[in-house]
Amino acid sequence: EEEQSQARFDALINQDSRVEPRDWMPEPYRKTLTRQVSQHAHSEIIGMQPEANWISRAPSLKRKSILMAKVQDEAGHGLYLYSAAETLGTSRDELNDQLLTGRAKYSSIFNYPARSWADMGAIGWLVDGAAIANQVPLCRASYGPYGRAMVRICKEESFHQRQGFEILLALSRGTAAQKKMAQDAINRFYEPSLMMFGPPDDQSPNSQQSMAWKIKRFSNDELRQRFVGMIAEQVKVLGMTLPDPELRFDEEKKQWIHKDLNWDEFMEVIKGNGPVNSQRLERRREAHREGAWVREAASAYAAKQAQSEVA
Ligand code: FAQ
Repeated sequence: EEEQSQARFDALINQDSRVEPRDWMPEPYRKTLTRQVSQHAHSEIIGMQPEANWISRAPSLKRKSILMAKVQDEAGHGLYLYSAAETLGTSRDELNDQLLTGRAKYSSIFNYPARSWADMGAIGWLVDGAAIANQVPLCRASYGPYGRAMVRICKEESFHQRQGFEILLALSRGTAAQKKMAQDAINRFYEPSLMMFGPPDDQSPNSQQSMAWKIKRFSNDELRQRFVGMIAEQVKVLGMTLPDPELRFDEEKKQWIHKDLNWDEFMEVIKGNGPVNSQRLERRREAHREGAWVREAASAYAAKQAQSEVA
């Protein structure tokens, strides 16, 4: 029985077909997907914070409503992804508990502070840009619910990236102080956004298996160098620079070469010791506590509805 199931699963993967929630799947496949999809969901939810902090300080009503819409999209992405993770058999409560108790990871990038209005531009352009480069191939992930969730999420991320670039473009055409603020934001977010793709391939314990299962379609380094090539061109439109004098296209290898990234810093950040890790988690716990009455009211209402159906 088990052998037949494994054979059916292998065939699905080989044919580039999709694994659905009710299909048999090997436990390590379920485990790695639950890990990746829930980390992704946590990232969307924690990722709301740096931008939400700027809603009240957006420089115009129009900028404020755009930023609010973006942060709401992120909440939506988080909820989709928790639902996709739940189809693998772990409850939303359990996943949430893993986040609040610090047992679960979320993207390193959200442990850096957003210091200026220009950071809203840099986050949109670089952070959402990196997210898209990483997530477009995930639309073809072998697990159906994850791949399908990615399709809509990528569409919304494209809008997010455009709005970030447009913030920087406006600043790049502004006063000397505005240009300086934009360049400073780019300088601070460049390296952390390249680290979003994960550790170098030779230090990435999960990549090989995840690629064999067709969850990941490209390696961390492949996606990173593809992304850096994109932003190397786009930064010229802004009339700004990337803080990477070593950045160049290698004609022989046909790939972009960037400077060495600070992987010690990355390891510290993902261990929980980044510049604002504790602030982000504390804020999330507080929001969860403050939302208790909503959960209580929703379950009281559901119980009442169930009663009246019986009656
Ligand atoms: N941060 O063996 P690998 C967004 C961990 S976009 C923290 O290479 P894998 C949109 C990794 O989990 C951000 N941890 O792992 C937005 C593993 O630890 P574990 C979210 C990281 O899974 C924009 C260990 O290091 N996007 O939210 C990071 O094969 C603006 C070894 O690494 C996704 O999550 C990192 N950067 O590859 C929202 C995309 N990198 O679990 C708001 C989906 C690695 O064994 C505002 N995820 N680690 O203890 C993926 O594509 C993959 O999981 C990778 C990592 C590529 C992130």
